[in-house]
Amino acid sequence: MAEANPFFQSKEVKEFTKKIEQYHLGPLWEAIPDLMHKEPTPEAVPYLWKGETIRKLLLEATQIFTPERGGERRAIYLQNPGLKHRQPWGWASTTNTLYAAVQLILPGETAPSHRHTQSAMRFITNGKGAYSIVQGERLFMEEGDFLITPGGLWHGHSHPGDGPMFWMDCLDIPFIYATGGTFFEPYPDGIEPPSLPDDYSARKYRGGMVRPISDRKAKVAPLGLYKWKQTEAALTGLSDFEPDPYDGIAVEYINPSTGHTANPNIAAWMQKLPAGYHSKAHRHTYSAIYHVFKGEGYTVINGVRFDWTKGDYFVIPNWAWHEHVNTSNEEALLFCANDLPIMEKLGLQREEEYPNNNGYQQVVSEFKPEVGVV
Ligand code: GTQ
Repeated sequence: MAEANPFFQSKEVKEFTKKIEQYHLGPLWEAIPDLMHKEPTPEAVPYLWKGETIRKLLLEATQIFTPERGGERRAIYLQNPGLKHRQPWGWASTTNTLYAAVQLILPGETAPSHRHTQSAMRFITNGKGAYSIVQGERLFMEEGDFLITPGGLWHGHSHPGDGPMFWMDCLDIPFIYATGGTFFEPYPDGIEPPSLPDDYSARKYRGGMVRPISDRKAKVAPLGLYKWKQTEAALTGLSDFEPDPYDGIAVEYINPSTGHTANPNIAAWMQKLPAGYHSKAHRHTYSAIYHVFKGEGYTVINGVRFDWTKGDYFVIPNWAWHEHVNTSNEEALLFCANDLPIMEKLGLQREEEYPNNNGYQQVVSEFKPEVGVV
């Protein structure tokens, strides 16, 4: 962009730029075309990771990583290929603001407690019997459950049950890094001991639409664990309502005391795409990371077709045109984590319907990962 203008190529301008660089100064006229473009041009690119590849690599990682040896967690993150060159901001970034990973814990393992300024959410994709302990409350997890650990709360994980357990993590690591607000602290002594009854918050909110009156003024989300049965019931209740034109039948995880998103910087929802559903295309300034919880189909992102089946992950960067299609005779379920709350709070949220071709994109190519399934 800047190069295209002959003004920047002139000897006089180049020499002046060099001269002021010695003083750690820069000319705005060179920076502005790249930094302040007409509309978002994220360096993050659309991408899809096969669930089977991640699963196999995580199982392989059990041979080299144990919580005793490596501390912390056995998680493999989704690195956006377009952000990789930015070190360290962009490192471990799935979108400009969000990090996502898949974590595996084996029976008998314990990931020690820690706390940090980043907020986290987990979506349980396989297995059951492990728990996360969040601020003294053990939350026992099973497939389809959604959990939050808002910034600043102690959290650790342990697996007293049977069989491997996999889940998706999503944190606002790149966003918090960019703000300079990163704090991290290990728990002084392994995993935090329980100080509340097990599954306390999930049981407190079993009623769904009624809340304990003591939670009227709760500051952080009073609910740590959102059980799959309740999410499923909510989706079933909406079955004969008109689906959203872009996202199917979708329900959002909320803070039951405030009605806001469950996590302050990360929104999350579950989308049911009825059999044969084909959404219209749109784009928005928020970025989204998807996990295919059930079914098969494809998503067209900026004209490229990304085929998905159960277990896969894909990313829709900011301002990318996209539409979802369920190609099967059964419903598909897509879990979505996104940075809508960040964009809304900063006054940056915008959305547009695809203007051409009745709202559907032309498919120009199909996505293929550079390396096949392991
Ligand atoms: O399980 O607490 O993927 O702190 C990244 C940071 C998981 C966790 C991640 C974390 C965790």
